[in-house]
Amino acid sequence: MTAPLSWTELEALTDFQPDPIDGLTNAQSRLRLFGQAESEVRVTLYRDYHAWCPYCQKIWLWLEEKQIPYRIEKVTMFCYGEKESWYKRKVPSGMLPAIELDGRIITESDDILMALEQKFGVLTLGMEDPRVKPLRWLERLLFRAWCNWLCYPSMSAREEQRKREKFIEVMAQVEVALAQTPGAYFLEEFSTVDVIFTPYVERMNASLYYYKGYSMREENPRFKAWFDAMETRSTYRGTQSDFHTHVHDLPPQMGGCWENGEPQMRINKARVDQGSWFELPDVAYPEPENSRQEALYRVIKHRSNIIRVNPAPDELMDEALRSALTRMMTGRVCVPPSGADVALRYLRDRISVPRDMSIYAAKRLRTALEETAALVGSGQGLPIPVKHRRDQDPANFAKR
Ligand SMILES: N[C@@H](CCC(=O)N[C@@H](CS)C(=O)NCC(=O)O)C(=O)O
Repeated sequence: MTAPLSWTELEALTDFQPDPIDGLTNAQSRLRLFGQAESEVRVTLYRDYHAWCPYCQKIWLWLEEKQIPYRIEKVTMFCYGEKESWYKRKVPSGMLPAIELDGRIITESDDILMALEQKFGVLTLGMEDPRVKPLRWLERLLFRAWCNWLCYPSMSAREEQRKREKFIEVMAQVEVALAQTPGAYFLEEFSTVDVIFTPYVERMNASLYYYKGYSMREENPRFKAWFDAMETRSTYRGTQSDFHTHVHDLPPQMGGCWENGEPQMRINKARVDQGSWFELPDVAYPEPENSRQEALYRVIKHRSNIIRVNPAPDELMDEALRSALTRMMTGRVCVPPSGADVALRYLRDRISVPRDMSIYAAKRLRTALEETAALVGSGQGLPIPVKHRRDQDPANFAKR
């Protein structure tokens, strides 16, 4: 048993220091130059604060792959806060994503990609290429089969089964499409098609595992190989989310996600919510050596907000948090004050990937929070809302 380290002692345990401008893809960046001069910037990407918007991820990944210098302006989504009036003046509908390209505002992710292609060239093949268009259509077909299954209640077991079979049927078409080329990607090399599929298949993988007990990545070998190949790219890793984040960001965005109540679904749900997070098929690349250092760096940076927004008294949360971080960094058991179970689990449930940190850093932090909470009780934090996520309003986190 050990006493919690002080913030100064904890600070000495991390030298994690990312380069948000020229370094690897990073959700916290506000400017990306890829080694070029700031005067080269012609694009501003407007995306949501929490990196929950799938269409924003599409544009973000494309810009990172092409290494186009750009600025990032973050905007609040309706589901978690008040839309900024400056953004509504630019884009009256408030919809995301948008870009400003040489002073011109463009919305609709497909139109944005086409405008970017015109200005900076295609990513292997263009959006209107005859090989790309049917694959774009297939992505929408898969999207619709997923929505029908996940986002509408079934009136009978038969209806639920029919929706499942429809999704699996379209997924089989995706497997056939992936088998058309020798490599793991949709075309002979990585392309705009892979970018277009990425946001929603990531969300399907998470939500079907949790709400339907169906493990998309494990049950479809070509898709598994595709996902593994995506994870070799630092661009994708920088935008990659995890199961916990998606299953709780989707309900307010989609208007609800419906559980099927099957035994495997219940097992999966418990694993996503309570761990072990290392057993989830949401990531397959090996854990980086510095994942704990990253988690520590990110918590230290935002500790005053983390402590302030927690429903527990500040002093209690401060000590509880240091206890969990001490455990994460030293491996030593550090008993937190009583009441810390509820406080630490509140935070455990609100770490968002990649907004706050990357996927393995989040797994390390969640594990330390849970193990430390379990030392003093089984109390849970306030439930995560499903109709909105105002608990995550960026206004309460001194906008970053
Ligand atoms: N067809 C549009 C769809 C964009 C869209 O649905 N954006 C959502 C977020 S994923 C949005 O901006 N919703 C308003 C909000 O949540 O604030 C596109 O491809 O860009």
